[in-house]
Amino acid sequence: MMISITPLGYAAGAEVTGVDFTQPLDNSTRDTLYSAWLKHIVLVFKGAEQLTPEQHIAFSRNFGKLDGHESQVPETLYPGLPEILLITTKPIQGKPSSSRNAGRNWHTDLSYSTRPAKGALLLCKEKPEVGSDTLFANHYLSYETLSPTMRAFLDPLECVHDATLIKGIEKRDPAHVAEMKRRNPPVIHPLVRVHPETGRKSLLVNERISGIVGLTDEEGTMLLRFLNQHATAQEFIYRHRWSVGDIVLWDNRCTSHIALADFDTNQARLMLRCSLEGEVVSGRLAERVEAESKESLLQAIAAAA
Ligand SMILES: O=C(O)CCC(=O)C(=O)O
Ligand SMILES: [Fe+2]
Repeated sequence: MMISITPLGYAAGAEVTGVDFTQPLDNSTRDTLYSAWLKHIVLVFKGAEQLTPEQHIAFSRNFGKLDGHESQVPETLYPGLPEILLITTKPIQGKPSSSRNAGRNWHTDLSYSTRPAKGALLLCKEKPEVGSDTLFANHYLSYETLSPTMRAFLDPLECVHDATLIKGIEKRDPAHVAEMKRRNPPVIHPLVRVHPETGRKSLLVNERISGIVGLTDEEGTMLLRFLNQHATAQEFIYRHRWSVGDIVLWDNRCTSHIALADFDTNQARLMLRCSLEGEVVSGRLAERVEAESKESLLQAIAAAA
């Protein structure tokens, strides 16, 4: 069967048909899909409801090295297959799932670590009757549409990313949250990053950033508010309305995303995710600087740089 790739949105998104998930991809098909991914940023594959977890893993490996999910709570991993993460409203081992409210603010996967993810392949197994769409923002476009003066100002800046700003983290199991904080102290990343494969610049901004290095708290807060608002403007968004059997593959190196909570959380939503490991360590720990307040932390990091 012939592969076809149909754009779904101007900012991002294309639907791919004609892929046989049960067989390894030949090189030319793999190259076609990989190039389409870099171009369209988000690829949607339909009709994968019969995919076995092993096939999901094998298919995902076409796009990069898989993350073993060491940073995640073990209960949220597929039994016996740590390459698959369960994002679900369904209880796990009789307890509320700690991934039931994952992705509720705009974020870039693992930007609170020194090695943000390359991307992910999310497969919808069960979904609520209505709602629970996932939105993706194209951050090449948000960078490229800024004025040259603003871009020149932003280019050398760095931000502090903080896992404690994950929305709803306080509703998760306290032991898990403590462990998450211990493993993920604040990290610093460039505000403008260069995509390792396309060479294009994009904004690394999202709602899990506590401040901009060298700016006062007030300056950083104002600028981040503007940048987040700009980066998530409707023109830059692809909105995915899920059907069971969809696989959505996104490039985490030039995007952010959000999983909307507009659904009945008593209904089952079950997503299986393979995550692509980031190719490079692009961040550094911010913890080497001692400071009482956030503002003095930001100033001290700038002074130490
Ligand atoms: O559940 C979703 O739709 C996406 C959740 C999320 O942020 C992720 O899988 O990285
Ligand atoms: Fe995410």
